Amino acid sequence: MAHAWSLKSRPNGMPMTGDFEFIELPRTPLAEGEVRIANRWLSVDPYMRGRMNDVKSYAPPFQLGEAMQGGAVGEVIESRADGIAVGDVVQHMLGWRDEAVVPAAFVQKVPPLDAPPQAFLGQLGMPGMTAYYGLLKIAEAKPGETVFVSAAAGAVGSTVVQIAKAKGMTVIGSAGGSEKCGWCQSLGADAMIDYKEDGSLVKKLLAAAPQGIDVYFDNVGGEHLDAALAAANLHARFAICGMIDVYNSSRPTELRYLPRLIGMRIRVQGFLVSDFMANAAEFYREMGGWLKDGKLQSQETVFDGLEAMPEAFLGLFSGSNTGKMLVRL
Ligand code: NAP
Ligand code: FER
Repeated sequence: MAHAWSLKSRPNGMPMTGDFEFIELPRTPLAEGEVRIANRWLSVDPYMRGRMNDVKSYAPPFQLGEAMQGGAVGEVIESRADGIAVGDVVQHMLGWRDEAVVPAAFVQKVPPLDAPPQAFLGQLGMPGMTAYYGLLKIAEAKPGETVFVSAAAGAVGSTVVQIAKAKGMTVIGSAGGSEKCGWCQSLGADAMIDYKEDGSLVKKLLAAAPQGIDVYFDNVGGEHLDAALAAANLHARFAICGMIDVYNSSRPTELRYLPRLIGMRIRVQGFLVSDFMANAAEFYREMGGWLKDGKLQSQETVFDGLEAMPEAFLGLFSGSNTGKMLVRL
């Protein structure tokens, strides 16, 4: 038997461990073109919260009682597909389980970069690609500009900090707590805001960026977005990547500084990493170069065992991760 997590009930607000159910999956024989993968690393990501709601969105809702899905890296243990052999290390989207049967078309061998396999779920995978294309293609951040990034000590944010520094930008980050802020500074952030400390975020950002900000990379939404509007320079660009502050909330966001969009001619653009999958080669080339030159650091927060999956997921919303949150099997 294989094992998986399914959604038992749709959360209202912050999910609870009781919303998840551990289920058994029968071990079916492989059809032609399929592979069986022993998952070694499972990803938990904030967007999975959206898939727990029964609403039409860019990713379909998880079905109650069925195994959930998500990024995973594992080892092929049985293959009926040309070009994929037993022992290959692959990434795919049937996570939240220990063993997966996947058609070969939905499986990719991990790219030939000198990095551990779980890096392809973090900085060298979906979150890293989000940072790269969001900063450079959506916000069109340029050397010499000032970039503000929220959730700066997370998987996406810590990569934004480092790409921005590698490209010669000034970086202001925000994160919860002095340890996370210290880590971001060690990555090159020029100034950090501990948003959990008392005081107005607007005041803190204006003090950290007296020259104003040219780019805001939004991972948080809410008050962070309002503070970025308050500090935005003429022709600032906002890459709206995520709004984790509101994923579990139904209260409206108050944006007192929204009218600054007009006078400052601010451009605000949301994006999905999937819009850039066809350009992945460019990402791997440039990230591969920085990796070789020792310009990329990363941290992982690792939970052990499939049982820990809901706890790891919930930890994203209380900030219990520094860098990429992962589950190791
Ligand atoms: P992450 O940043 O590694 O983990 C989430 C972090 O968010 C936590 O560690 C926590 O750090 C912070 N956080 C949680 N609740 C918060 C709140 N109420 N206010 C402020 N900070 C809060 O996660 P990630 O995978 O890198 O994702 C970061 C963002 O990017 C998310 O919004 C996600 O949805 C988005 N994203 C978007 C795309 C896309 O295609 N658009 C793709 C990937 C990710 P602190 O301790 O600092 O609070
Ligand atoms: C994707 C598009 C977006 C995807 C993840 C996201 C796993 C994440 C979005 C978010 O966190 O808001 O294709 O694939």
